[in-house]
Amino acid sequence: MIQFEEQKLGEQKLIDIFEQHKVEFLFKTATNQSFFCNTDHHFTVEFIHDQAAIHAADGYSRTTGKIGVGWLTSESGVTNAVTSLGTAQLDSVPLVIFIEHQRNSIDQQLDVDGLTKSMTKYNFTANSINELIPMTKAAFKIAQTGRPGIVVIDFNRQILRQTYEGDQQIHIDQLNQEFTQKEIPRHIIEQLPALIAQAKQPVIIVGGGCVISNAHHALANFLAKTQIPFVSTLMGLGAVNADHPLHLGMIGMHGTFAANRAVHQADLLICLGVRFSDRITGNIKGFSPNSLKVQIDIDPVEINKLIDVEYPIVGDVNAALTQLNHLNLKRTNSDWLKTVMSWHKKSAQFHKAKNKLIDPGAIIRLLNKYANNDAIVSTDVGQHQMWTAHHFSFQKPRSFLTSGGFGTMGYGLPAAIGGAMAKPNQQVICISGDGSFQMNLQELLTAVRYQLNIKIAIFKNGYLGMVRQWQQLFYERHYSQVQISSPDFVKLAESYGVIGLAAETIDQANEIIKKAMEVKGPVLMTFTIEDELNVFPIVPPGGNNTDALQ
Ligand SMILES: Cc1ncc(C[n+]2csc(CCOP(=O)(O)OP(=O)(O)O)c2C)c(N)n1
Ligand SMILES: [Mg+2]
Repeated sequence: MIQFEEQKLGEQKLIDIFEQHKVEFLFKTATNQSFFCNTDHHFTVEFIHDQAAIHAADGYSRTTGKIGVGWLTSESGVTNAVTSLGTAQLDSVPLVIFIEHQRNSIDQQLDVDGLTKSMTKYNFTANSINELIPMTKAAFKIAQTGRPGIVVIDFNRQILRQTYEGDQQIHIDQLNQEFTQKEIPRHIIEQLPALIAQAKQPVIIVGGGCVISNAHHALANFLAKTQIPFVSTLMGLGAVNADHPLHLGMIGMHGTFAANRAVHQADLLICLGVRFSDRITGNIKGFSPNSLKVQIDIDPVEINKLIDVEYPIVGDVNAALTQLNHLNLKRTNSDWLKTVMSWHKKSAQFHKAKNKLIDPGAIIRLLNKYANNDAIVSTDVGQHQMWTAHHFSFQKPRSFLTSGGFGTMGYGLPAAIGGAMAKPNQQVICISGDGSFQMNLQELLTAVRYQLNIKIAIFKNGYLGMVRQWQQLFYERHYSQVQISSPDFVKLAESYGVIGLAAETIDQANEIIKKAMEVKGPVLMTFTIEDELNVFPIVPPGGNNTDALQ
């Protein structure tokens, strides 16, 4: 040990840097034979599958706002994790990923740059420990400055055995000017109070950028001053308490009637950290056609990308709102507020669950209740994800872990594990579908190994439900490969050492959720729900948001 310190062996030097950056966990798989056997450290956490390890780093980062650090070795370890890189990058999650090659010869090595570059913010290749160390320092800065994203550092494991002699000069591309914080354009901010005062029908869109920039206080303050109604994107949920009196609910393909109608009729649209994905806008030409638009986003690439805006502000949402709050913000018109508030805020249901089967919304509300309205919630992708977005009452930012941009099935359990590692005393709930859960269920073992406080709720509809819903509504009910079989999840849980519970009625649901929340540690619950229940509203693909089927 002392010998390493004196010699500053590469691996020890790297650990020093991790400690300086207060890295709590290094997310990796147990199968990776990385160098750490030689060092005295306490922060590696081990998963079964590389994809899950990096999803967990992502879940940790979304929960805390800190950088998630992942470690991948061997060629197949990297290819296994590519989906997780894409998932995190598309949702602007800051991760630093170390990729350690085992092979010596270049022609045997995977082309990591070629494979990952379209899914990262920056790629480094280190040829010596004297490069790896300054690259690591730079990576921590790049991942979190400006729009957060992924930095990959690629190197051969041999360099960890080299002696570190001091930082070598490294080159960083200057095209990445976004790495530096931008000055907020004051002249535009100063025009906004008059715009806000004159607007008759203003609406705010709260996007994921509000969560990422920790804008919740500034945003609450801005809402209190202006009394402008607001809508949330999937990624923006939790930035403001979902029960806030000005909240009209989620906007977009599965948005509420109130949210979509208000945005459609708005004459001023204030867009905060929103990238206007097609799930938000519907048909772009029909999106909020009569509004003047203000867009605040840290990434200049997002401004005027899909939607033309009259007032572009490149900058951090929190910093911009804080500046704006210092100005004189007044509004008097309250007719608009009364009107939008009279519209439905909840997602409508075409039909309630038949017979005695449980309504999915009711399960989510029970989970919320027994977690005392204070949980970190992860989801997979599908109908259960949208029901969660509508029915869980998110109170705080960073309490909703879901794959927005990539829509990655298999994200839920590992992300919940990352969240539970970050907040061991917090209730963490993973809401999953019978299809999605099967994509990373091996990590039940990880939840047991670290005795994490995760309650898993699997919605059993026997279908890849969201795909079935599309086939029903938009392909004349021609069902193709959407019916699925599942293992007996309760027995499966028990075989991993996890408590397994099942409910088929609302009374049983009440009972098992109560019981599960009383246990500290992992519990898996299944809920049998009606097989052909749909998520409503839904905007038909290519339609305007006002064409939603209710
Ligand atoms: C890895 C991956 N493959 C395919 C899809 C497309 N997809 C979106 S939702 C969905 C069905 C999910 O089924 P399930 O997990 O049972 O959720 P449900 O919709 O039934 O609630 C599929 C296949 C995806 N999002 N991710
Ligand atoms: Mg399903």
